Amino acid sequence: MNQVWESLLQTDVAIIGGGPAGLLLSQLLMRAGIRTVVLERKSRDYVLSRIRAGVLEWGTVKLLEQAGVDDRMHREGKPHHGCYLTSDDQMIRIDFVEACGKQVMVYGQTEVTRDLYDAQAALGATILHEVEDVVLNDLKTDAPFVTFTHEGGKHRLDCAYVAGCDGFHGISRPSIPAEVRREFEKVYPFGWLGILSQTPPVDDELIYANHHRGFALASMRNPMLSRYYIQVPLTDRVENWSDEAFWDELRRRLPQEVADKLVTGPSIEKSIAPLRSFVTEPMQWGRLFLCGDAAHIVPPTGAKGLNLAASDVHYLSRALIACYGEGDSTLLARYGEDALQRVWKAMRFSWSMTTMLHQFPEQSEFDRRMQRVELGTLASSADARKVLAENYTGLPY
Ligand code: RFL
Ligand code: PHB
Repeated sequence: MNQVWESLLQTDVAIIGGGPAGLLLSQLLMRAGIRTVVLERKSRDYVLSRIRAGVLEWGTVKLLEQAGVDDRMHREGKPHHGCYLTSDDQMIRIDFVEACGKQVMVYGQTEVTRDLYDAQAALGATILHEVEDVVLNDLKTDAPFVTFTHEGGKHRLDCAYVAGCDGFHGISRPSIPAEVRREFEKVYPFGWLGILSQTPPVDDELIYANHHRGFALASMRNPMLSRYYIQVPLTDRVENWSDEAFWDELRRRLPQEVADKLVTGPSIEKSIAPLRSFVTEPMQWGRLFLCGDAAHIVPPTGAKGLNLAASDVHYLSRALIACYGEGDSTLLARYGEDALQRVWKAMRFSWSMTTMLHQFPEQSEFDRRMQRVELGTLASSADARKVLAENYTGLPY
């Protein structure tokens, strides 16, 4: 029996997922005259309530400029020229500008996403929210289509390409047959408990703290909004962490001179995130191209997740624009290879920052010494700081 569709839609690129990867891709493609439809499982308010990344590499800043979504970022975001790593009470400053001539931008993912929604609305983009039962069909043909449920009806979207931007738990990655996929994974035996509070940040720069009680991070969103994290066992429950207990533990893990300056207040968001490293290969299969967390996950210690999503979008938008503009599909054919080269380097950096800064349950005194020597090398060697700064501020595309 033939399926009766509520609607038959048509586009050039069907984009699954309206997070930062999907929205940025849609924005860059639409500005180049390529049609898109974005299908998002959640409501817009839900997507905008997720508190995630805070640090943008300069390459991400440039890409947002290229997409025409940089006005508010340049007004309200704050360029950072360095950060601190600490080892108990010792503070090591990494001066990005001195080490490698680059900087990062502190501007929250929530704000990037909001700016992208506004810019997409101005272009008249088609973004369907609260879609369910998304299925990708005929990906190995040159006429793939996507089926989904929206507002109670079944719909069909015909397209030339599908961009899988639906995050780690999406349906795009599993649409590549299991026998084709290779997955590489490392799960860390701890999580990050994070809080957001309307208090002035404890310092002008980010502080990544290695402490014998566990890792801590002091970050921020703006002069009156702070973001702090502490390493916790995976068995901990967020409801068992009172604000007071969080502040007490954070204070213990920061160097004394920093802890003394900490201003505390009620949390306005509190959550625990697990840490993992994950890569899937290939990142393309037939007409499907994976982007962002759909293809890879990094532990947040290197501030790379959102930035990797942006670099994937750079490679994919460039390839699709060459395909539609000049009829040249060379870049599209090697999208996955180009993206993965950079993905693996960011994997290594995120893993090494995580290993250097956290306490592991089975860690021996030997392992602790290794961490201390590594941090000591950063304190004494300009070359070591250069390598860290180059990776943190973002390797070239
Ligand atoms: P997202 O943001 O997960 O968006 C995917 C979207 O797809 C939708 N979706 C579906 N839509 C339709 N059909 C389906 N079947 C669907 N399944 C899912 C989802 O609802 C969602 O809206 O992935 P994207 O776009 O690839 O973006 C990736 C980033 O969100 C992520 O890498 C970063 O947030 C990671 N991250 C950080 N990255 C940085 O670059 N710098 C940081 O400082 C940083 N800090 C962090 C982080 C992530 C964290 N958590 C909570 C995981 C700090 C934390 C605590
Ligand atoms: C954040 O502000 O949420 C943040 C900053 C740096 C990281 C991870 C998270 O490495």
